Amino acid sequence: MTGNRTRDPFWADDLRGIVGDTHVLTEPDAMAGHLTDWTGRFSGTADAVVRPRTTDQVAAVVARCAGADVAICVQGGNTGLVGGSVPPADRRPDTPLIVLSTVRMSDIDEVDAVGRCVGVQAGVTVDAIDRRAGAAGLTFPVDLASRESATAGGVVATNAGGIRMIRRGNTRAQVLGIEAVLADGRILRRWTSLVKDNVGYDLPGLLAGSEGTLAVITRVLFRLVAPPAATVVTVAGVRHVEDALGLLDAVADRGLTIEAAEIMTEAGVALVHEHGLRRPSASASPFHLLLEASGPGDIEGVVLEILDDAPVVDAVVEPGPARALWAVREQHTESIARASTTPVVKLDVSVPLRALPEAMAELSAVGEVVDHPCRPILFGHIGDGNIHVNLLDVPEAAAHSVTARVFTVVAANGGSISAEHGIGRAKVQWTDLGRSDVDREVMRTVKDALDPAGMLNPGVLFG
Ligand code: 2HG
Ligand code: ZN
Repeated sequence: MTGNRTRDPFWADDLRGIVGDTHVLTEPDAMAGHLTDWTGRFSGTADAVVRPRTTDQVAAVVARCAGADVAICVQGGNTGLVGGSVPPADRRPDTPLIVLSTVRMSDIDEVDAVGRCVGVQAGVTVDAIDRRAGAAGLTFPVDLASRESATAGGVVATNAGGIRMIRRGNTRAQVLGIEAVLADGRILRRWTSLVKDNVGYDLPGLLAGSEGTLAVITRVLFRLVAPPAATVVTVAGVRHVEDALGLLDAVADRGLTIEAAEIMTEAGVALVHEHGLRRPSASASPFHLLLEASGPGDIEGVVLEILDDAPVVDAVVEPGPARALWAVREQHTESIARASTTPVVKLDVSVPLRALPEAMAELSAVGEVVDHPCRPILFGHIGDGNIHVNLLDVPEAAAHSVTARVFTVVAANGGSISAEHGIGRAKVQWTDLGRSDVDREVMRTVKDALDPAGMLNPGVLFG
């Protein structure tokens, strides 16, 4: 801790006074893990990594930074995929910057079993929230493959979608209350389990999805729900995306509830298998639909009847949670990262369901129309029209042009360039594809009102 002290900026000692000596990191080795994102595509530099423990400490750190013109990059589990939680590579040399890590903010309140909610600090992981909810017979409606690292603050800041979105809505829909530190160090607190409370603007809703650009989220009051009594998980191999959508309709028509609906391609399933996971079924199919259903009565019997009449190549049906079936889907991200010879170009997009078959065909063909190596693997949350376009082996110099190609296809199909991962640093230059000039001006007005000096997550969401 002491090696670099003489070269430390004058404000670093003040921050040590607030959070404690050992929680202001300035040594390159100690900071390294906070400066690069999970994909390895985004890295930046910082003068210090600061790890507060309480909201009051965050408020004091932010106030001190505001007074010294120090920018702040907010970081939760650092599992984001658009570079939003690491500092910029090209920051202005005259603007010092700290990474504010919520890693020590890991308190969980007692579950309110009657109001069905729980208050947590920003650094608590999704998995920890769900375990605490589970002990009270409830479940956390947000779930995603990175559950053991992704944090409360992170999923709210990015308005994460995840695998339960189709059933429960996105993270914003789970936020009952919020506590956040504004750019000048004041603490904003809306904390009530009331589900009806219409006094003015929905500020918690505004902070959800703001990607750390409006305030530092320190605590969240989350809605919890009763888990389904029983679920059945099916992985069905199909030849066409239309067949997968048809199965979803059939399941809903028979009165079952769709808890999750995911799509994989043969290339993705084969890759995950190469990396050690059992295939869901022996037959190769162009697409594999993973469907989790709940409902009254004999869920499995109904699913089997539907499959009997459906154009499926092969299918496996298991009682939930069917972790081995889910693992095939959830291991995609890691297997793809291991298989690509270059940092993966990851594009999280959505299109209207009616356009999905055509859009998936066009996106799968992206590799054929570019003049450099590019191996697309598509997967994602089919029920939400949300496809994760992962492009492997793309040379760094070609990443921009292939991204533009994908976004052109998405825009032409009436889709969104960011379904659930946010804009971060990765997509800043493309926001005009999804929002009008006036819309972006209003967002800029909000940003300027809450963070006039542009000190919170500079370079994220806005150029
Ligand atoms: C998922 O759905 C995540 O598993 C990650 O959103 C998607 O790796 C990706 O592209
Ligand atoms: Zn996803």
